[in-house]
Amino acid sequence: MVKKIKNLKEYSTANERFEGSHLMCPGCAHTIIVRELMNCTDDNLVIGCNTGCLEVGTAVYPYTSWDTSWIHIGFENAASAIAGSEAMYKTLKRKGKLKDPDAPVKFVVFAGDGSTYDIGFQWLSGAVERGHDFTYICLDNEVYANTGGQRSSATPIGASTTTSPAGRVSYGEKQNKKDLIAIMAAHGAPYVAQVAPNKWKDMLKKLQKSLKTKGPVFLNAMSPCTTEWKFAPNETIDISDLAVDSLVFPLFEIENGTKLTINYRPKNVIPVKEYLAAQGRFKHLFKKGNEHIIKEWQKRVDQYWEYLQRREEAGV
Ligand SMILES: Cc1ncc(C[n+]2csc(CCOP(=O)(O)OP(=O)(O)O)c2C)c(N)n1
Ligand code: SF4
Ligand SMILES: [Mg+2]
Repeated sequence: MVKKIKNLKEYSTANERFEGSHLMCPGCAHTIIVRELMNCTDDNLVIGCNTGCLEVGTAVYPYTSWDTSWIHIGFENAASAIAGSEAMYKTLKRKGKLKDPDAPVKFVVFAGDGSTYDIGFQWLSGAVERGHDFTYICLDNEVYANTGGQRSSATPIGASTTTSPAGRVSYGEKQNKKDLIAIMAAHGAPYVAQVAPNKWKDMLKKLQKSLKTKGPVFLNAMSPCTTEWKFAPNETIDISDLAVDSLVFPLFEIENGTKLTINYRPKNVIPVKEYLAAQGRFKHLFKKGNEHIIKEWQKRVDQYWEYLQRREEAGV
């Protein structure tokens, strides 16, 4: 059952099923997003987690932060592990082998962008296409953080990473970020959406809606990474504000592959360069000769916002 939550205070003092004393960096947004999911429901949860910062930092044997059923699985196949668990649960239920067959159980994956956009993509695609009943949450910090900050296909153009370093001959990452949310919507999944940790009410609504939805759900959660994006640990929410208010990370949802709704329209849209200037990974873009990348960023963000509005208006 979803919990009725009135305000942030009540929310932040809710019973914890995700314990502190883990080894995540101070200011890491992964933990904000995980806590929000685990505090938004009283249902039993089966959580699949593949290798990445979240798994490595919260489950150091013999300790764990997870007061739920929790599966650690290889980097590439979190989606298959949760799909298999859900299929097994349905079979046990059908055969009358569950002690409490009426207890609600939800199946959830937390996985990084490296595993979701790149290495585990075909398994995610298959699980969604087969229609398993689960919620997949991509913790999108736009980099392979746990192994030292290599670029992934979620890394945006111009970011300096260890495998796309900026320097005398390069402005950093050359590719534009993959539009994974559109790809997941194109699977016809009943619900896909973008969430960000600064917009906690929007995120709460979407998490609760996801858990209520029958069938596969994909959420792309912006997860600012203090270490790889290079900002101070107390600036996580400020950086998220800059991302959603500059429309670099627009908040929207798509139902049944078609119906697109924009969930947040900033009153004052701020220039993309303010978002870029707040992070060390983009600092070289402000050097002479790299101005065109900032211009290109702004153009792409404007075009994508127009595209979202057109889709919303057209209802497809
Ligand atoms: C098949 C496989 N390839 C590579 C690795 C090494 N590896 C472990 S964690 C990781 C990076 C994870 O990046 P991401 O999924 O974005 O999660 P983050 O740590 O950024 O949250 C890599 C490359 C692995 N464990 N298994
Ligand atoms: S490196 Fe980034 S994603 Fe990993 S724990 Fe630290 S802040 Fe979180
Ligand atoms: Mg990552």
